[in-house]
Amino acid sequence: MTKTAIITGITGQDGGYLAKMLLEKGYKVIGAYRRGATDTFGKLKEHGIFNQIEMVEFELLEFTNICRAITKYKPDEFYNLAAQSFVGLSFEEPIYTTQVDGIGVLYILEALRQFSPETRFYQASTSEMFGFAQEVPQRETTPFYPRSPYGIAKLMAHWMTTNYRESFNLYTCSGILFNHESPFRGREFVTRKITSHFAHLFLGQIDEPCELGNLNAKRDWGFAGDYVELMWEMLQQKKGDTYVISTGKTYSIREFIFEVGKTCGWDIEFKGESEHEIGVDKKSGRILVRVNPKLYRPAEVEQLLGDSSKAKEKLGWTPKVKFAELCKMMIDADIVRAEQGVL
Ligand code: NAP
Ligand code: G4F
Repeated sequence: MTKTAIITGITGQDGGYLAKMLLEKGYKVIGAYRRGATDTFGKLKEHGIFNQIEMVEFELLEFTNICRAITKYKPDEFYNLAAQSFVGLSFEEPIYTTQVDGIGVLYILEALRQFSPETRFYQASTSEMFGFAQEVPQRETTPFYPRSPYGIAKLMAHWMTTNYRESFNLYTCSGILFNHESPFRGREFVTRKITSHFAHLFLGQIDEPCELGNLNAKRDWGFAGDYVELMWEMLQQKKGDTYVISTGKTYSIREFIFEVGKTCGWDIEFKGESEHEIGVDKKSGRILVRVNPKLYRPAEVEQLLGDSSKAKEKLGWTPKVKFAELCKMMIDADIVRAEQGVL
């Protein structure tokens, strides 16, 4: 029998990859989106799947609307990918972020409990919950120490997800995913900010260096297309659980810049310190990166590194795309877009 899945955050990076994968598995996919003044379906159209998804209006802050969607479809699986997902913005909009990323998830859980307790639920949790990491590498048992309103709101949602499993016997899963990127990453995030800027620099469409904040931060970066498979796997087990999903390797922002620069034919070296630091192409002397201290965060997560042993053992997880391949995939895609004038 055809299974039905609701995906919230369908217009985001992960929403597109997950929808594509579920459609390939024969699912009926319901895309939960919020109405905007402008078209937000660009990623789904680029994936070539927009016409295969049934869309339903969905706003995380509107409990009645969540109840209607769940009552109407009573889905086999519900993937909650919707969130105010930008850590930097969460310092400027802490209340909104907490309402959407924390309370919004509680609305969904409560609606499932009331109207569709058989539905299997996936919550998009995050390595940001580890924040000021209390252990290296981070695993399911590592104590949490979030460093942003975003991380704190997501931690509330994580515990609610766990609590509804333990209290009401719902099948719920929390996927603690480390950073995952792709050519569909939002341009506000550092990887895509760099690749989109470098594509324009490479083609000579702009001259100004890319302004960035803290270059020391290190992240465990994987490929979004790999990670959505694990979201699905988590919902196919005997019971719900929490899993860390990561590559087990960590790289600094500088290393990301250097790797992306290689595809553009640049050999980038870094000169100067703190707010005076610049990234320069050794051969031409061209300045490609400049630090702007206005982009520093009030509290920073300096390093994330995950241990996915549990997912490996129970879900058979091994990441396919490696760091260098991911960097190349992202810059190549942005150069093509910039050439076509669609970046
Ligand atoms: P994304 O590209 O920023 O997408 C976020 C999605 O949430 C968009 O579809 C957005 O819709 C929707 N949304 C935001 N606020 C909403 C609201 N109030 N009501 C309904 N929908 C709303 O995020 P992503 O990278 O795909 O990540 C997916 C999920 O995984 C997020 O929950 C994120 O916090 C979490 N996560 C991501 C990573 C990562 O590295 N990517 C790692 C760990 C966890 P609009 O298009 O209308 O804005
Ligand atoms: O790319 P970022 O904005 O991602 P961040 O903060 O790690 O959050 C992402 O990953 C989380 C998983 O750990 C998700 F839960 C979350 O939704 C999101 O997808 O920043 C990465 C690092 C930070 O340390 C930041 O300070 O890059 C540093 N950075 C330096 N310059 C910058 C910039 N980040 C951004 N966005 N823009 C800059 O100019």
